[in-house]
Amino acid sequence: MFRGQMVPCFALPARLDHVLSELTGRKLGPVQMPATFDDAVLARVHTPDYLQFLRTAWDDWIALDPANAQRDALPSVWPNQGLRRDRAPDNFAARMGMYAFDTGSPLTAGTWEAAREGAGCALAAAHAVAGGTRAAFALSRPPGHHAGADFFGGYCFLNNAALAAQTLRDQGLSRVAVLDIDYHHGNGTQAIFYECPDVLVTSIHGDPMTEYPFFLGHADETGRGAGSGFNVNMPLPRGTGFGVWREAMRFALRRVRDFRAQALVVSMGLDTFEGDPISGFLLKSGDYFLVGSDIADAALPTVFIFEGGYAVAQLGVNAVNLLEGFERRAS
Ligand code: Q9C
Ligand code: ZN
Repeated sequence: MFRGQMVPCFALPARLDHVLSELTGRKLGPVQMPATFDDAVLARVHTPDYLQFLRTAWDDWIALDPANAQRDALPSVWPNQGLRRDRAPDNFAARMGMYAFDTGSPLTAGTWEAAREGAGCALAAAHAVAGGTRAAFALSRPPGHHAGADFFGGYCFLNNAALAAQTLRDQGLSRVAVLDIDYHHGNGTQAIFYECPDVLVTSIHGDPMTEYPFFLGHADETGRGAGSGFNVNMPLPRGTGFGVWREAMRFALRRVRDFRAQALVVSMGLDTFEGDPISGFLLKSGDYFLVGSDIADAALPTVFIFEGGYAVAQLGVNAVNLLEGFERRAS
């Protein structure tokens, strides 16, 4: 829903096809499907009531009217300031509004199954890395970094990066860092770990004064309580090119090193590309090799989680350039 009209979604299935074909063509490593997993692990990051909502949302939507099977479900009412959030109404539209923070992330047939399988990719990648693999890439959609413990938005439903970071913690690592390089601030990941001193969250993104998700992502958000000092935001203006962007990423990586992280989770959005239709940074395809090699210089076991990136035709090359830049430097 954009400017009062239903418009085509930017988060297209073809995005993955391009990355997968480039990945297999350039032979970066074995490609495998994730193992099955128990839904209970999702509750390490998400609330049980939110997971229950997502699990049954499509059936609940169709139960309102069988004709809804042909339409996406969108929120229409939100518990904004002055309204109660402590009681989730029974009404479906009201529950949708409780959990959604924008109108750009419709639920459709298969949303839950896709989000769940995507989370499975992130969990599998984190388990591989916890088990001694130098690096793994979770290639899935929908993306995850805008999803919080109990909310969805920004095309995200389950927070794959947070699930990967929490898995690494649960597998025994004491300090895990997240580096979020998607164009948009990873508000969900920040919120999930905001009071947590064991997961350092760093993010380089478009300034929320002008860029989505607008209501989080400023530099003065540094963590709360026990998590004070463990959140790092580096907002940059629309129009920022690779030189300035790279310095910001290197600063974030120095913070990761100072934190003495034992593993790194990269929220790998490719919407920093100059040709991205909804974003405003100016990275070029060749720059992604250097993004990857800078990340490899952190010398940490690394889980890459696929996030945004909407220049569909160039997305495969950009993603695999980053991974190849990492791989060349890491080996
Ligand atoms: N006119 C991720 O990159 N706003 N999500 C789009 C388009 C939503 C992006 C506005 C952007 C969400 C994972
Ligand atoms: Zn994004």
